[in-house]
Amino acid sequence: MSTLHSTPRADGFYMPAEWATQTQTWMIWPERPDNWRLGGKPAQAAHAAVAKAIARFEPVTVAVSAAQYENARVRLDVANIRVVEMSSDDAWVRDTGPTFVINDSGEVRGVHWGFNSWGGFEGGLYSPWNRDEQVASKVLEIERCQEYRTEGFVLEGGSIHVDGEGTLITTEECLLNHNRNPHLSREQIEAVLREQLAVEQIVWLPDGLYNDETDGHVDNFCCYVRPGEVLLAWTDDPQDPNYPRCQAAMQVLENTRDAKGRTFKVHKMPIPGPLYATEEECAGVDAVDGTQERNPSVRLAGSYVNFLIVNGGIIAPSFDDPMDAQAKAILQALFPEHEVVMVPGRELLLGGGNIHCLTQQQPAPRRV
Ligand code: KQY
Repeated sequence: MSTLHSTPRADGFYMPAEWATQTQTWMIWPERPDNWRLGGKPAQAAHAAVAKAIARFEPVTVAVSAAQYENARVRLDVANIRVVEMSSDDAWVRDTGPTFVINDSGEVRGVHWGFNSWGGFEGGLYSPWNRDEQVASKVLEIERCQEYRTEGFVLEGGSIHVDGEGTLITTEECLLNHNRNPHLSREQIEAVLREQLAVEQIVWLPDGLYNDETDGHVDNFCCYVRPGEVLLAWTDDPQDPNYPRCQAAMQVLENTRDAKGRTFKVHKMPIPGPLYATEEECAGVDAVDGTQERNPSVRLAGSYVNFLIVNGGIIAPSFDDPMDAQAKAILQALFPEHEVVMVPGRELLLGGGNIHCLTQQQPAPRRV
């Protein structure tokens, strides 16, 4: 498929909200042993449970390496799940896959951002990442979608959320981090987002969740539930390192209007835990120089906000935590038209992210 040299905005395309009707969800099979413990086997079981939960609502495509192709097909032998061979460096398709954009004439295209493993050689999580860099193109080729390139502009899909009505939420901690686009100012970064996603207003939360190894992706901290309404990870405990982060985010949200001139209604989602990996869980991860080290003293960035909206469903992580039931009830109240399905998320969290980070929704074509 051809690479386009214009921008989505110039061509009449925009990024729809996650709740817009979807054709399918993309996932990538986890296997790298220096990120997933015990050769990835527990994570593969958790990942398959997520894929099967989504497949109740819509088709799922799982990309898998040649080495794991046979195994993944057996584990994912379910109607509605398609397995395709694709090399990658890890499983985080939210960040390595394309951001799909649509127009009002029934076309779907994709934005292929630059990817540097969440910070390149200044805090990035593994190296090399050249196969991850190719994931967006491969997905778009399979779907026969045309591709926009961002000319080296680095961005991960987990670092943005949009309402589909002109507003984007992100964090300064990530997008203004010197390890992403140090040559660009805030205004220049905003200009790229406006062109690539056709948004008008960018809401900058200062930080994401404490210890998030992505440098504070918004998708682990705050997300849209509908235009003008967000769900924010929350703690009332002043001793929790997340406390100042939550307060600062609330301060911004309470004092900002979106692209349509609305003030934000902010819903609070309790943070589970604090959660930590055990000695045994850490010992199961291969130690490789240059890869994120696992240590039981480091708090995990567990969050119920890291859920995926699919057609008619909400696929959210549970943590075997006392807060699980309350989190489910909050989500069900916020999404009365969706069925909330909780899937065990601890194994995914041990790898550094969760359900939203491991999925990429493909919006359905729309004709107005
Ligand atoms: O959370 C994400 N969006 C990606 C996390 C990558 C973790 C690699 N260890």
